[in-house]
Amino acid sequence: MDVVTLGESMVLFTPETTGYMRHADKYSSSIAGAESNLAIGLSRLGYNVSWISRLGDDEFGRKVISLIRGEGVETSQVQYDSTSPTGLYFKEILTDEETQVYYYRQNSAASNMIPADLNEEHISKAKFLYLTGITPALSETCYQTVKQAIKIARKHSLTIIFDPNLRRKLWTEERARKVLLELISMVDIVLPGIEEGKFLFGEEVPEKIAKCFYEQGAKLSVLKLGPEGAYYYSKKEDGYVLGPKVDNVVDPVGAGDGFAAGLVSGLLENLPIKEAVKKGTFTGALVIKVKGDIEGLPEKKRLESFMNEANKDDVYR
Ligand code: KDG
Repeated sequence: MDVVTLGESMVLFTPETTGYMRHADKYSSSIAGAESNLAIGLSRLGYNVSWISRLGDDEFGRKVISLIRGEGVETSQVQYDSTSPTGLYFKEILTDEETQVYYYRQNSAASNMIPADLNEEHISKAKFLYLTGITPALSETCYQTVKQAIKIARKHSLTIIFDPNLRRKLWTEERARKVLLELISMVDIVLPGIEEGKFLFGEEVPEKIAKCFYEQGAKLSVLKLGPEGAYYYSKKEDGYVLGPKVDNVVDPVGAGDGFAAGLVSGLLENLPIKEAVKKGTFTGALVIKVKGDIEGLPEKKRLESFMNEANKDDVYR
């Protein structure tokens, strides 16, 4: 097993028309969830990933599992909860530039995850544990489950990667700040954005934000800078990596998870950090060209040819 991850996945509904959803009468449906987005991304790039979760024992749960399993992700640790439903998520497209998300996930099956759901032997077989700040926001027991996963990963020397993924709709600012800072101090690699740097440390400059994460305990931080690429910082090295130009941004949601998939695949290949970050920026760029959180995640060959073309045509900035 290369990577193990845990978190909630939901059925995603997107109206076929732009504007307020009160006027929408047709929706397309897919699935979303930061951790399963990462898992699908890595699976498409040829890696073995296990996704741990709870789903409702309902039709939406079956939709989520068949899609994730169909993508080659290992799902032996997914449990069905007959007491609570699978979470739902609506993405309202107000204009081409403005998207709003609405969650229907309170008391969902995934929010019932408990530390005892985790199988130590299963987790111990992976090289990386991937977590996000969404899971601890779901419930107290999810927060405890994340901490238990970190404990197991530490015991078995997995590298722990954490995307703070601040979701203001899920918790209070005060609680989010406290828990995210605590978790950052327990992991090896963090993948924040500028907004999270501002929220957690009151800083806006990438170098300053990265230093704050370092002082908080992360050995490596990779800051996602959107169209500007990324900035990485560790004790040994730091630098900017420019991303490819993307002229047609169709849907930016999920870009961070795509970035993480590309980056982690580079780390699994033992690429120099700069090269791994570059893979992250190219994978994220492919995600935003397509509607949906997972639809644009590239297969290995597609990512390779996108990177080769960009180098050849010098569109890589
Ligand atoms: O990163 C994209 C995710 O935010 C999306 O897929 C849904 O997991 C999700 C969430 O909780 O917002």
